[in-house]
Amino acid sequence: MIPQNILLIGAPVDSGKDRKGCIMGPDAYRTALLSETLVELGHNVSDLGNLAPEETDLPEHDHLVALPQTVGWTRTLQKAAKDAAPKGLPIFLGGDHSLALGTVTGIADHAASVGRPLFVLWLDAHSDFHTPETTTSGNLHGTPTAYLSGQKGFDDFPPVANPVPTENICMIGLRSVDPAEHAALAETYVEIADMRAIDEGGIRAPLAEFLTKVEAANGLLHVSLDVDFLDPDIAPAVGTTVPGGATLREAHLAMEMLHDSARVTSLDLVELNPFMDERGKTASLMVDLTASLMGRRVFDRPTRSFG
Ligand code: B3U
Ligand code: MN
Ligand code: MN
Repeated sequence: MIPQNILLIGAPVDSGKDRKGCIMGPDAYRTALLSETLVELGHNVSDLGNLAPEETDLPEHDHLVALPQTVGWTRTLQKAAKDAAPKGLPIFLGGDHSLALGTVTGIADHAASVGRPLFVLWLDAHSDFHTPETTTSGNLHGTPTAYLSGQKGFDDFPPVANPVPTENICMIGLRSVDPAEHAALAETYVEIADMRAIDEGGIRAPLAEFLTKVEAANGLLHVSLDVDFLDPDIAPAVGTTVPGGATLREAHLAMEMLHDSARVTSLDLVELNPFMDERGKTASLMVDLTASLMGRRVFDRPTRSFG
């Protein structure tokens, strides 16, 4: 295991949807001993504390929930991600998924500055491919993959200097995609493994294929892990539960493969709502999955296991 400099960045973003509670996410990860767990694995860990959103003078929007605050968070997190990436492996402790509007675009600016392509792995029940024009809920946590890939309709947000090409995006775990997202995704090259694909062929094949592509391009890899990727029986601490998610073993295998690929350069942990948890079990599971991604295992494999 190669020790990494891990930067924990608290992003208590709670503006991406109506239901409150993700504001407590960063402290739940700390309480579940994320930092200590990563130190025990041999990493250097710095906890940079929690960020706060920039002030904006945008007015509230009739349909979009808390638009000014989410734009403020996007500005803050873009800068924080761009600053952190050259110093180590940032882990963004969410916060709801609207934080990825900032984290991924900031990481994309960093990738461009070092001349490497950025790839994004989206582990989620949802595709989050709405634009402010197509979202029916008005919840901006349903929009980051459209924004970071440079889709139109985000005029109130900072312009995306380095959009991630859709062929560099892989979504695994999908089981709730709205009609407008479905139609928009059909026009892209986003790689999708929905739950049916996982039921039929397992999680290993689509992930291995994607990791091979990242490796061939010598890419950086950002992983965005939404709690609702997991089945709600094992991960109940999330606002909108969607039944039929990834099992404990599927999720750990994905994390172990990601570790073996040695490609992951940044990570979001999002949508944890500690208010809905059962004795901390979801927070602890997210810490365990992060540990698998950062090298915890029972036995080492002699060769990379994703090929
Ligand atoms: N696609 C729906 C539901 C949703 C997206 N992300 C989450 N829920 N967590 C929407 O509101 O955009
Ligand atoms: Mn999401
Ligand atoms: Mn989701």
